[in-house]
Amino acid sequence: MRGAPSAAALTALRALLGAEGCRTDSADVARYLQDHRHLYQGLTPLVARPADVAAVSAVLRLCAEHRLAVVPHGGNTSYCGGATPDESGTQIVLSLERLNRVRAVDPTGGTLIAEAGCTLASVQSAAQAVRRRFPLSLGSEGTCQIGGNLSTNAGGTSVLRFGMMRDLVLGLEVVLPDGQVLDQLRVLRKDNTGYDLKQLFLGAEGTLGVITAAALKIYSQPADYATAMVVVDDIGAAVALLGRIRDAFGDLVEGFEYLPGAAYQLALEHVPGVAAPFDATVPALVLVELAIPPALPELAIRFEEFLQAEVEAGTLRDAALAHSGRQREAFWFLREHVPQAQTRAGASIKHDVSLPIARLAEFVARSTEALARLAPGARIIGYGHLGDGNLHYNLSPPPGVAAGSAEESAFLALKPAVTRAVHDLVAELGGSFSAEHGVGRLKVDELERYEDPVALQLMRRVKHALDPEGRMNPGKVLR
Ligand code: 2HG
Ligand code: ZN
Repeated sequence: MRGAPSAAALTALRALLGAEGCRTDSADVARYLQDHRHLYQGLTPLVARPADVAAVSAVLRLCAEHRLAVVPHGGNTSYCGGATPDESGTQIVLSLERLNRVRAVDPTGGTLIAEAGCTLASVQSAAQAVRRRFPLSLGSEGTCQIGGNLSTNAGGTSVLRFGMMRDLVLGLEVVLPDGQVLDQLRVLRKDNTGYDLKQLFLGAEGTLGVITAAALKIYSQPADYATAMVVVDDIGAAVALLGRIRDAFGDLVEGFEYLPGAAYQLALEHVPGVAAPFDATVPALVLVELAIPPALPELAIRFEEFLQAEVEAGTLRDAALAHSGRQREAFWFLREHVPQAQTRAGASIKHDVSLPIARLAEFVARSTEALARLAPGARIIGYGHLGDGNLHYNLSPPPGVAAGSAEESAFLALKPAVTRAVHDLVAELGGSFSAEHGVGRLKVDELERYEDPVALQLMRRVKHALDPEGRMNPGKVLR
């Protein structure tokens, strides 16, 4: 049985970690106790802040000895409460923030070894410093940490070209629940030596062990980008455009982000300084980006010609090409600030779904109809990474509903029914209720409901084999 840590256990942890290595005062621990979306408010007797892998191992050994539950914690940007301790006040928070070194970079081999507490932005900078790039790209990249990106198998805006975090990993260093260090920190592109154990920890949200470092793939830098914002009729037209762009430009398409008119309007209304390339009444937009390789500078011209031909043929309503780095940034600023705009517009009901791309239009049509019945007047802000089949299918209350009002509460009370309708349809169409944000604490019930029972049983067996006492991030992913 797990229980509240004894005074002896806490004293031992303090002695092990020293003053810099732990936090216990309520003012100091507060920032580790509330998740990014303010869904959960936890408690902890101690935040451990080890500075290297040996210290992480010693902490986990000590926690094993005293049978303490451990909640790994990175940049605290989870959308599902994955890094927040529960309300019992018994769980130790293990922050990786002091493991923030880039241990090695090899531009020729195309590899970089980073510790878990490095921010994503610092890993991108380390790659840039040797004229390479680490392609994972997220709105929260200045804050989120590599350990969290690995543990949640993060996605973002360049997945259609480079894959999710899992696809960018060559090796891992992991501390197991009993404190043993699993050293799989290899930089090999070929390594067929039995089971690929690192895959177990990628996307496991800290429920099987603690990732302390990773060997990552880095890529050559493009000479430039060709970036455009285009106006389309609807999501079906956007999907058709993706097909034509791929026919013309192949894998050089790196970004393909869809914004329905309602998302564009929210950004214009709530984010100061947001660019307005088109009238606020456009039905839908796509942000398209191609990477221009150094040897193909004329590609930018080809892209412009392609867009012109599309507009002339009437397959696109309009197109605006970024003519400078600043304009490109302005387009991305608009896209990246949609979540903030929606938060500023008040309460929302969020979903992070993925579908086979061929079924996206059907999903939007059928869910729009169902939601008009379930939540009349609510605004569907279904935007995101269309190139990956991933929509953030979020609802905002009808326009004019004030924060804290009875109407807002009535809207939020619809969440269970709305989410059931959305996730049921996603399941029917062969999609996923958790595309890139993970399961955390928020979607444990959904995993039980929608996952194949054989897969669920295997997950439980893996969990039991690695963490038989259920001490690693309890209550996350699996019950
Ligand atoms: C994005 O793509 C993020 O902007 C956030 O994944 C999505 O707020 C959301 O629902
Ligand atoms: Zn996203």
